[in-house]
Amino acid sequence: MMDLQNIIRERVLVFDGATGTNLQTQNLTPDDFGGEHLAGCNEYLIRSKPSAVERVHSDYLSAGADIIETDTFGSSSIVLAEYGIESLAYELSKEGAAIAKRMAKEFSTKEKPRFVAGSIGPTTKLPSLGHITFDAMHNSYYEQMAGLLDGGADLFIIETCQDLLQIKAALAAAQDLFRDKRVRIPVITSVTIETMGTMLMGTEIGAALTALEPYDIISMIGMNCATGPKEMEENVRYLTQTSPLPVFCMPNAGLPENIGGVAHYHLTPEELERHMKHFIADLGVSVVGGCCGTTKEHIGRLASLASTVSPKQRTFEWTPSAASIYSSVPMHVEPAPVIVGERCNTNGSKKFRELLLAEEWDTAVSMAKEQVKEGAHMLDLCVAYVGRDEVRDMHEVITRMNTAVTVPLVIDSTEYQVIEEALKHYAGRAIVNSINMEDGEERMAHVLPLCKKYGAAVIALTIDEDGMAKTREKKFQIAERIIDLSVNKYGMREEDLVFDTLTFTLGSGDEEFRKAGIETIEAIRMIKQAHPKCKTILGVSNISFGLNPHSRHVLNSVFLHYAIEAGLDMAIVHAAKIMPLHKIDERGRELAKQIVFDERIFEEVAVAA
Ligand code: THG
Repeated sequence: MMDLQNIIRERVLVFDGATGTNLQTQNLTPDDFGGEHLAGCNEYLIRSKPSAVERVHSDYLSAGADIIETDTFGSSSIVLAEYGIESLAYELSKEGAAIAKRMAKEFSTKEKPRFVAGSIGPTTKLPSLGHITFDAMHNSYYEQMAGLLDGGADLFIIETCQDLLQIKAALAAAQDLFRDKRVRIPVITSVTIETMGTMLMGTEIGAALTALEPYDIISMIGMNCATGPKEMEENVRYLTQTSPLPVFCMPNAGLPENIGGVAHYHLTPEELERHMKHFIADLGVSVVGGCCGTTKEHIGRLASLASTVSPKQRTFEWTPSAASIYSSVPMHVEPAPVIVGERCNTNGSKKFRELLLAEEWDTAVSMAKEQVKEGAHMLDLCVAYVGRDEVRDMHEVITRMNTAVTVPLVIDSTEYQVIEEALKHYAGRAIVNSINMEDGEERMAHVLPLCKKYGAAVIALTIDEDGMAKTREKKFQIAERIIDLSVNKYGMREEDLVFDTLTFTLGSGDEEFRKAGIETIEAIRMIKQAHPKCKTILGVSNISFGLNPHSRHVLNSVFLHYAIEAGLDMAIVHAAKIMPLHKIDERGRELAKQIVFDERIFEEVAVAA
């Protein structure tokens, strides 16, 4: 195959138009579909009336489409099960791709090669609502994609997506398929933004981009269906200004109008052309096509447009972020820090621990919501409790928090099985807490492939075989070792890594740990200087274990202040209890500063406080 990725860089490519709209004009009878029980199953036409499918393809190829979509939008077992023909998923997918490939070959010339995109629809189930498990969805997609690949698809388009978790299941299937077959074809991922401005599950375009951008199998990202181009404009603009990946757009022929229960689409080919010209020339969209209601006339217009206009050279501003299913939150904010609420932690909150033990899941979720109200930008979540099944507890909590919590989650567990359970049920982009080098590479070898697979970021603690590093040099040296392995061996990027330079408590007054605060702060400075793309985080409350509550708040706040000055990006704190320095009385501030910097004027303060 000619390198599609290179062609995309050179010129605008045009997808075909609506499959259903075209089939409707062919006035097919139930017999054409293979009987009443299959009427409306467009995918079965691949077998019952392939000439109808060929006709769709030849219409769009004649109109000038560079890429045609297979008639396999619903050829997964999940969808075919509604017609009782789920066992045909692989075969129909393969035959669908083969028909399209034959037609594409017929129309291909050296100057104008034609390509086949294996169409992969959203199915009829939403995993974020618990309609189906991640694994069942993954397996169904895997089978559909295997058929498409074996039938000759040149690329995949995971399209009309409603739920980020559905997309993640499809991407995991594609990753596994490419690994098993030792091939790799381009993958377009295209979400559907409803008229109200989000995906069906409530996902903003920014959250979708944050969750999908880390997947290196995605070649292009975009939008299709639900509305016409006019309604898409703001979100398309967002993608073209933000996305590191090329941008795709395939609108309907306008907003559908419901006439007697049938959708009618009114946007003319000229109007579609005008909008898409703007998207290409002014915004930088590089692949276009038509969704519901578009015809060969629409595609003819786009094809002639593509030969006269080239995409605007985009510049984009990408901010490494985490995301909930709803919205995206940067991993650095001004003023710093990103506040990570600490209370949904069985080790860090008696209340949360008791709710977990009583299995009061909804009240546990309400503690998450409370922290968001208090100003947390993200939430740390830890459900570990000796003697309980942590995987099951994580399942109970994460499936609820996935849709109930608006801010991104930080998955805090030492067990990789628990981490995977969380990532499989989390639609947004999580941060995994954490990896370290206590047992050398072992923990990284388990956790980093999961972060890669699900697109998560990860917190790395400066601990190695000798234990928790105490000096700035040792903390820095461990960080460098982790960066080297994470990037060069496990395919992570520096911006996916968040370093925690850890501190022992200063509250014990223990001689050995007097320098702990300074060393932690200076290690942050060293890491940020050498690796500005990496982020840094601290569990701030650790510093003050052993002190009385008031002293803890003061010491935590002062320590946080100086850590931020050194370049700290994120802080795990009790959001409601962090005070700005000016709110702390002069004496408390001075005392705390002397403890943090080991200035030793108040020899006994730590203990006395
Ligand atoms: N680094 C990273 N992750 C972390 C930590 C870290 N996760 C856990 C912990 N440290 C950060 N979280 C907390 C949570 C609560 C407290 C301290 C750290 C805490 N809780 C009070 C107590 O125990 O006295 C409140 C108890 C209650 O409400 O019952 O101090 O360093 N990456």
